[in-house]
Amino acid sequence: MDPTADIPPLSADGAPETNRRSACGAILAAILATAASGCRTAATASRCTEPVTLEKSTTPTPRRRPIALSTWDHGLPANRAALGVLHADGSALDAVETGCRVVELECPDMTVGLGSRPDRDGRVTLDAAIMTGDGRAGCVAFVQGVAHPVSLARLVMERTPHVLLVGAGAEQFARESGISVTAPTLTRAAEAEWRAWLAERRYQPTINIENHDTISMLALDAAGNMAAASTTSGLAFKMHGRVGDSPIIGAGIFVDAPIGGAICTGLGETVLRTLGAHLAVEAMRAGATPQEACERAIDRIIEKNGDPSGYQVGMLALDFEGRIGAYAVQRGFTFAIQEELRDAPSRFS
Ligand code: SD4
Repeated sequence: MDPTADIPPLSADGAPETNRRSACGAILAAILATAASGCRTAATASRCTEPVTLEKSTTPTPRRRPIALSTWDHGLPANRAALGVLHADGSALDAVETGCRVVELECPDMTVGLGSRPDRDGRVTLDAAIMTGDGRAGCVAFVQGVAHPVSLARLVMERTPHVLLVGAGAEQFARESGISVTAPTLTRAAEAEWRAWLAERRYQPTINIENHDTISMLALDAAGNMAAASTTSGLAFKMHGRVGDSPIIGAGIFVDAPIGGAICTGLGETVLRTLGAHLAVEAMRAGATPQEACERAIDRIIEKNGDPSGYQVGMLALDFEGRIGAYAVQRGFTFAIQEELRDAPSRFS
């Protein structure tokens, strides 16, 4: 099947058949996950004491089919949670935050959240961003001890006049917002890998082509609003202080209504040099389909970064008509559309 072929079939009311069976469970799971993990860790004080409410759009546009699109295999649980929000008439913004929080809490690949592999100094430092189609954006980079950087990024967007907070300043803002900032620690598995890496100390900032799993998400809600988010620990054993593309607007994520949105995963330096997500959205503005936009952006990334044999970049795009695009430098980039996992086409096999 064409990896970018139409999204899975709809039932009469517009909910995908696969989602109908699990919608109630997914809604409940998403709400419970948000409520439970929020109270334990990253939600604001008011969110902990108030019932979880899902932001609703007031725009009187016709209802349309909600869409969730995410990177890698863990895009599936992220999409399930996001679709739970969207099918309960929640906003795209709530959906991408909720989906990313699922992976921040549990990421077996150790590439998202506090359980991630550390930098070369043994510190887990996290990056995240969130953006809406009307141009609002919030990002955090190089933060430590924050369980849900995506929610902190959303607070930067909603409660500050800024777009990006980094390091100690972002952690201070978290504490001031009622989000707990825990002492640096490593999971047993992450520490074992770090110690094994220390034995060689080979600093080679390339990314394993098959196994690097930032979660980046795009969602379109029933009211026609689009949002994007990304959250990651970046490269394993990176230099202390290194920040990738994920928390940079225009690089890791970009959304612009009424054109569409794009999200990236892969070796951040290559995407930073080209502002990959922005490239794809601007290609759509010039008339490209989301698929053509992803292909053009990936080609440009390859053109600007030289020999592509040592890195991977995966890109996803979504327009306001609900069309999707997916493309990668190398084979092996999986993505989730609704509750279906697909393989993206790639420039090289
Ligand atoms: C980074 N782009 O920090 C991220 C890593 C990534 O899948 O996407 N991994 O460079």
